[in-house]
Amino acid sequence: MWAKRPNPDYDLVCGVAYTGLPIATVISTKQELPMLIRRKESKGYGTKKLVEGNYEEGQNCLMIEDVIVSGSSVYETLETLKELKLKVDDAIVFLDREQGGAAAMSWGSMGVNVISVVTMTQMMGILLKHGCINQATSESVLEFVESHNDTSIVTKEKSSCKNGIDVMDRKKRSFESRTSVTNHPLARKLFEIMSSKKTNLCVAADVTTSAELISLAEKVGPHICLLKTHIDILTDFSKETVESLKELAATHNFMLFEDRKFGDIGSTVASQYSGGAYNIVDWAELVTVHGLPGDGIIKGLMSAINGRPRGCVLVSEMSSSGALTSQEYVSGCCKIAENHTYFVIGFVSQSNVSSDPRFILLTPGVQLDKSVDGLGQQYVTPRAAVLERGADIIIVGRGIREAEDPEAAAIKYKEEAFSAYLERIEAQ
Ligand code: 5BU
Repeated sequence: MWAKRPNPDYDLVCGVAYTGLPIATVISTKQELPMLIRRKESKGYGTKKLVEGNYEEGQNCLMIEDVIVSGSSVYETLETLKELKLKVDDAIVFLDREQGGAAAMSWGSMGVNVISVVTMTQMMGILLKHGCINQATSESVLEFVESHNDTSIVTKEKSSCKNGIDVMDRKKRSFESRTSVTNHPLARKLFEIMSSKKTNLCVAADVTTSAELISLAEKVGPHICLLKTHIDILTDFSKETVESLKELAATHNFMLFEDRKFGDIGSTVASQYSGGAYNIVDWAELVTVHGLPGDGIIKGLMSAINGRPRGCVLVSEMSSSGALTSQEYVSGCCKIAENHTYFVIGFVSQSNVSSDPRFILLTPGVQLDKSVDGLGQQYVTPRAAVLERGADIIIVGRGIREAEDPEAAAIKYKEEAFSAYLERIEAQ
């Protein structure tokens, strides 16, 4: 494990409780490196410290763990070490069970490089070669790993520790409190934006020129958490368009959300996502995805992100009349989301499809003065979307874009939707 370290020097090692501890101890003594021990629980007596050992702020600490599954233990250790202002870039694990933990740890604010000595696939190959297991066992193990690609353990553990409140009910919880139950960096970022800017408004910027797009983003930017695009309807798309959008997103603190509605097999969506005319993966932090093809679509998209922090929202229900999204379809989407929490951050929905506080529900088909558009679109008010349909975020297009003063309209929608959200969490 020590030979696998990516950097020659570390100031400290920290074993992840519990099986990582003896391994870290051996490394610590053999390499003469100071070691930290992070307790699982702070002890109720004595110094009450969560971490034992001597360290100084800014020291470079290597985490040691035996097996990574969801990444929850590594994640908890990382959080503690970061609170102590230690620098933690790498974790060495003996076995990567390839169930999403290593990928989840590598993103965004976590940014930890997880290096394994063997992966589960390699391990099966070794055991098979030496006649320790047969082909059927190897296949069933790998099938199990593949179908249990789940990083939700982090959040299950975290959310079960609040006493008295039904912590699992999404609708009852504030965006702020939900930040700590998701381990997806972009879901956290979105919750943080919504809490700090006091907005749960996403504007659908369905315009056909770059100038209109930028002008709309400038006007509504201060009032939104997400700007939703259909980039392929622009007649003059260019790299400069996305550069300007990215700048505006940074200035006004909103995220770019391409409503691409990917819906093909994994290998096709990988090419549609990365490359092509729009190179969506490069600039859109979030995209919409249909659950229809099954979870290969998630794997395909994931194969194209190349270490960037990216996420998706699954289209579980549509706002148009006669939509074919049955209850069974919705349940299927929820299953995909639960199994891929390192990529799926929520749903586009028209009802309370999930009470899991990690998932963010976005509802389109919102307008104040209209109920239909003549082409199948159906509208509800911001209040109804939030209070009756369980939306966390409302998506508004024409209601804002076609208003005489789009900025004033954005403020109005924002205020209605956010006060409905406050009402919803306060009513609990
Ligand atoms: P409108 O102008 O507020 O009707 O625009 C709604 C936007 O949301 C538009 O970009 C649609 O493509 C998008 N949308 C939708 O209306 N309904 C859905 O179910 C989904 C997306 Br998914």
